[in-house]
Amino acid sequence: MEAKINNWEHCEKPEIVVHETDILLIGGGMACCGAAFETDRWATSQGLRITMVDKAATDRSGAVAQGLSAINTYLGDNSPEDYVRYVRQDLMGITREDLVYDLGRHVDDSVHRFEEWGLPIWKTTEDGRRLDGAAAKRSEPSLEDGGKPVRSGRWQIMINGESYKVVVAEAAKLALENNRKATGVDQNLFERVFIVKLLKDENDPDRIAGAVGFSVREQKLYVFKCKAALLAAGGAVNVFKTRATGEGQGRAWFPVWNAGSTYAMAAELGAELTMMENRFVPTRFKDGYGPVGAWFLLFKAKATNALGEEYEVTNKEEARKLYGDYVDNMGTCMRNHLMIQDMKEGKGPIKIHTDKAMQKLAETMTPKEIKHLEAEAWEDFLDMTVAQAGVWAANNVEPEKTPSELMPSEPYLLGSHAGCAGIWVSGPEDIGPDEYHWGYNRMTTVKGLFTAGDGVGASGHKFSSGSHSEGRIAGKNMVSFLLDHKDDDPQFSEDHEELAKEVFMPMETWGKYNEYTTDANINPHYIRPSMLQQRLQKCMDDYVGGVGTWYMTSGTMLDEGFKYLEMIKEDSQHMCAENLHELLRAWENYHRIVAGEAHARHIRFREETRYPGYYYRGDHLAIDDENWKCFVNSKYDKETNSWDLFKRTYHQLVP
Ligand code: SFD
Ligand code: AMP
Repeated sequence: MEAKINNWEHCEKPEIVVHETDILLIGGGMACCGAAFETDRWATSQGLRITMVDKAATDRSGAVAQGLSAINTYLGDNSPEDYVRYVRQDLMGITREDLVYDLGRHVDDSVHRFEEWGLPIWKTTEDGRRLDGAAAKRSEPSLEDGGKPVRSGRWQIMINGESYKVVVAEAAKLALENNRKATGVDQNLFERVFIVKLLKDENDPDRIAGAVGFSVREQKLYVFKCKAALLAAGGAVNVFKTRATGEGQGRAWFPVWNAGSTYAMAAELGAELTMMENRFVPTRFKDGYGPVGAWFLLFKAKATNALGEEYEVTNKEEARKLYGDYVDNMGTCMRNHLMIQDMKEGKGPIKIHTDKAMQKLAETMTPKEIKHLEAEAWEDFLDMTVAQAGVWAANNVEPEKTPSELMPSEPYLLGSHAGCAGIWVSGPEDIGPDEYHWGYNRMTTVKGLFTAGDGVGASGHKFSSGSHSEGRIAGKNMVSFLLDHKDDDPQFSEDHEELAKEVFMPMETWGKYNEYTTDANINPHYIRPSMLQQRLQKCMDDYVGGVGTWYMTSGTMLDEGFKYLEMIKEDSQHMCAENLHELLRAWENYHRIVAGEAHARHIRFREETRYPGYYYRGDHLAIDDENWKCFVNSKYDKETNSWDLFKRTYHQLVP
């Protein structure tokens, strides 16, 4: 097909808004909110300007949009060394221990701030009773003052978290406003602005100079000039075909609005990625994608196959043949693996016995306490996954009477939960070998470009609190970077008019061709973003180990898949957009393609099955520590459209 050209003949030319800042925060989730809070403390007094750009409304944006029921990382009495051991074990032995340790020593302060800002945290009284956050506020000291949380697991604490994100966003917005007033700028929070790509310094291609995006509500192009940027736009969802179809389409566990922007924009700028082969396949309550943590850990529910067998016990020795001692660690992927074995053998449905667990807990409770327990069961989902409560209600499920089916979901790419895909960053200066530290903490291999949360690879299990904390670490280090580089004046060479043409191309395409056919969906001149998304999802599912193949792929399947991925990439130039919302869909897809390709290329390179239960290389089914106990990293060259993959050494730092 001929190349598409935008001459503004069929699309209204957008207003071009140019905004100059020192620190640019891309995203408005846990990590960027942490960064906004922290940078204000160090940057404002130095006269440095901070700007945050979120594709959505920050009060309810990102993974915590609906709220959460637990904070999954709170160390309390545990040491950072313990935390490293836990993360290492869950991520099958390979993790950047410097980054994990660093997070472990800082994360609790973020949780203390959340409580100070108003987040209700469950507490345990002196005599061992459990209090809701609101009741606890009246009688118990704060965590910082020695209050005892309600631990669901060793690392997790329970919260009443429906408004978690609103609380965290408020603190971030107050910090931004403080900075805005002090520096005298008109605006420094841009909501509903989607960043499409990053811009490099014309004199130093390894340095960030800005970013470009558009408003999803008004015909406006935004060009941001900056001296340092934090790219923390979450993980990647909807890259793979979802289990949810038809009336359930759009439901996923992780936030559908995070589309791999972090990985794609970093890769396109030339930042080194790490462990992009990793993915997260969460076991979830079937169809509503309700998380299982509170059920397994707090309510102590057990899951079995249809024969009443516990797959974690019955399938363990068979798994040992391929995965050796790794089965004893029982990390998240291994638990999946043992469950999937039963499912493949037709021993499903796998059910979690919420009924038995609640009945057991109720044995020693008063009727009032039992009612409260039932409310907690519903609240777990009403706080963070409302659709699951809907699925329960629609299917007449009363959790205290009826067990629920479990299902492993479609794969997500992320670096903050039980996964470690992401960008290769410099670690703290006091821990770790020189090869893990080349600059400022959490700076990528591109000068001035930092990341946090889902963006930082090779260090998972940060969750909401850790992502906030990591944003703070990155934020503080961005300020150091700026103070050390006061004379830098990065400039990008891209012309604003040309950027506008590129970003709004899909709208011009729509305007030019949509009347060519009677059904605007079927048109030889363009592809609608929803169709391209389905094509990508099918390709990833068929060839890169999605739900359709029980997560199985191989070298030959991947090689076949790359041919289709290449064509999808080509065709992405022909996406159309009827309106700004569809323009958003088009660029989200573009980011998904780049992130998905990175994932596939990394899986192709790592010739072993490091994460059984997340994905399998059929041609290399075992774990191969001798050759692959290392990081797999990559660099993408956009000019030549080529990927360079290589190994980096894993150093164990904590015994
Ligand atoms: O139950 C652009 N998470 C849980 N964490 C916990 O601590 N406890 C839990 O209970 C957790 N569980 C859970 C969790 C997530 C979800 C969805 C559910 C349940 C249902 C994980 C955490 O939420 C997660 O680790 C952090 O939020 C990650 O933080 P961060 O900052 O890396 O990502 P984000 O918060 O999603 O924010 C991303 C932001 O980027 C914006 N954005 N902005 C501009 N331009 C673009 N191109 C952009 N693309 C994205 C987004 O709008 C957003 O603001 S449980 O399962 O275990
Ligand atoms: P989830 O709700 O599955 O996202 O998990 C929340 C937290 O509970 C994470 O820290 C998980 O690692 C942990 N978790 C979930 N299920 C189990 C389980 N069966 N055993 C141990 N930990 C679990």
